[in-house]
Amino acid sequence: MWVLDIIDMNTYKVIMLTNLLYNDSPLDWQLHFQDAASPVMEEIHFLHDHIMFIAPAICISIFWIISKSVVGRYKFKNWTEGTVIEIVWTIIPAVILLFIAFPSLKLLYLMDETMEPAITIKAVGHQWYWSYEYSDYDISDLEFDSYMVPVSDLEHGDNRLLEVDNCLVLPIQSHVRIMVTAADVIHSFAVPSLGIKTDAIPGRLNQSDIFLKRPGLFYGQCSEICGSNHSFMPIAIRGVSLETFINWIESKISEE
Ligand SMILES: [Cu+2]
Repeated sequence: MWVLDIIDMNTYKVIMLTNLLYNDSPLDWQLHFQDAASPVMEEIHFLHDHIMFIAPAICISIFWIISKSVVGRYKFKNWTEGTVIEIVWTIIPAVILLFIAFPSLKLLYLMDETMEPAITIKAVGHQWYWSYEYSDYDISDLEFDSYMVPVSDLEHGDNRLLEVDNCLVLPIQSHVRIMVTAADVIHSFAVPSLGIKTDAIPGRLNQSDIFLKRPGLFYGQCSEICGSNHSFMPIAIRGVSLETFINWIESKISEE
């Protein structure tokens, strides 16, 4: 495997271990999110849990009021009409909405923020593969294509329709700015465990911030119906230590 040539054995072991400990790719019958690997995704988890605490409480109390007023409609007359109850059922939902809106807006602005990036990567969507450009280095742009591994070439333990021949390698614990665009039609760069989903639009550069908290192999897919092979252009991001990243960049540059 190509990873073994470039990434030292210890990092490889850490990656294999985190793949067992963390859920960074879809599982059969999965109901919840993949594990967070970035602060933004952690915040998304918090917001989801916060809303999931409020939503069932609303459902249960509304169901209780409706069933009570249907079954004993004479006894519960003041639950269904009257000035007081109308004021109550207007004010309470408004307050609940505020409790949802504030954390939601806070998260929206947090996701929009681009911290001083250590490196900048460009991801370009094509029909039907991704190409990545590392343009921070003196040499002519370091650039490569990333194609899906066809099902017939998968090895035991690989994820179907998610493995790629060249993954995007990023350093952990560093702010990475990712510029997303497309060469032909609209694509979307989405990686669930990093909490990013950025549209790739021809002629436009959209930017997003990635901060990997831990090493691992994170999978994503194009999330905009972009043509017949839309389901066959996965994204794989390998988070490695800064040292390993520098070694990888050096080996890539010497290849050029
Ligand atoms: Cu696409």
